[in-house]
Amino acid sequence: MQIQRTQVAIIGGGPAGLLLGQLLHKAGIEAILIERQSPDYVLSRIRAGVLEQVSMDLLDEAGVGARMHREGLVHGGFDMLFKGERHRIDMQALTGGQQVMVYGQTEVTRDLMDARQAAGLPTIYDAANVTVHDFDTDRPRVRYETTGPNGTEQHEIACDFIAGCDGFHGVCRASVPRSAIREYEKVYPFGWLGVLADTPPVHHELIYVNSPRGFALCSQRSHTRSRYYLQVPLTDKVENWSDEAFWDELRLRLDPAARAQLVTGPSIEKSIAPLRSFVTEPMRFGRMFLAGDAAHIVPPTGAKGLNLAASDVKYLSGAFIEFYRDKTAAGIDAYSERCLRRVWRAERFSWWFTSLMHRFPDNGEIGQKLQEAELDYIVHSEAGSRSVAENYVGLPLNFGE
Ligand code: RFL
Ligand code: PHB
Repeated sequence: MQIQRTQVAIIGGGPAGLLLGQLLHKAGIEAILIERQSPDYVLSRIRAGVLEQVSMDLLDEAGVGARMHREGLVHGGFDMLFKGERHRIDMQALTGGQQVMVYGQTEVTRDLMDARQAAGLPTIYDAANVTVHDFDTDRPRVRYETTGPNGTEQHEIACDFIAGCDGFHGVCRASVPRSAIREYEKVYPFGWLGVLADTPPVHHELIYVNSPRGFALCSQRSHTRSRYYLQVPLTDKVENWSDEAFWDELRLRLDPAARAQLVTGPSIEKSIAPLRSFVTEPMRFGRMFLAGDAAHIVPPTGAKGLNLAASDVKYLSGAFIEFYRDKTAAGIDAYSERCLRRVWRAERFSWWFTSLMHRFPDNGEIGQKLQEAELDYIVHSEAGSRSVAENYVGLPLNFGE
């Protein structure tokens, strides 16, 4: 058994773990990051595309924002399409100038991985059987296995804190005794079929579509790469969706102008993701803290998942910095409550936006009519539009305080 010692053991090398590592490094706090997959695997996951201002600021603070500012696309609004017509939500005008950044999660992850490597920070990829121990004491430990020339090697890390950034299927949340944790969950009766294609986007901003055939989303990664999603039944299999069938169905959900603009091409990625609302309370268990998807999941309709992971990490890095520099546990003690307040607001928005835009099998035609009436209200009422806009760009970190 090889034993190492560090201040913070970070489990998970997705955006939450990597960003936390970078912010701690900037503050002179030692951390070892343990990821169960390979770097290539981590980079192959196509996920989020939209960053709020809070997330952009944090990437700047971590010193990894340069490429995002060069290559990301700044958007000041998006379209809502229903009853065959498109209406623009002018986020910028409605929120006093706020905008979002369209920059893929893959790129955020790549920038963070490059910075971590350049700084020579300790990172273990392909770690097997990661387990967390004694987080209810002052001396937590993490164990994992690697495969070396002589077979399986056992490792242990002794640390002050464990940061559980290991996503929805991670080991950290699963290691908490059931009596110490409360979980709230809603699973939606459909999924999103996503396609990435090297074709110019159909529109310069995003289009969120409510159609009687189901939800669709036209997003993008650059001026030459598009990302589209279709609401599909959970029983659908991705292998049964040819590229042609995808483009045909997308066309049927668009308005005539968008249909005419749509450029199709071979998909470079295609997958089906289930939709879920999920929150864990609390987010701290002694000396182990959960951050990002490890603690909560939102349906992707409001583009909030990655942004929530970033704001958790902002609070957590601040709490660790206060602990080591100012010798106070105040930030650590407040962590769970501060995060959860923001988490529940984003959960509410994502659930509401999902409910407004998708076809629900049990709601029938009246469900469609009621959604159209609500959309009609939102796009024609300044109060309605502003409510959507201010949630979409992201509420300020100190909202309501
Ligand atoms: P991740 O990215 O899942 O990373 C967790 C990492 O932990 C590793 N891991 C372990 N490592 C060690 N030991 C173990 N036992 C481990 N178990 C797991 C995993 O391999 C992984 O590398 O979580 P993180 O860092 O919290 O980041 C969260 C985001 O990835 C997620 O919230 C977003 O992708 C959600 N999301 C979106 N968020 C947005 O803000 N804007 C969007 O536009 C947006 N669109 C989306 C999305 C998610 C989607 N899918 C597929 C779920 C669109 C989609 C389709
Ligand atoms: C994406 O581009 O992947 C994306 C954009 C907006 C969303 C969800 C996903 O609401």
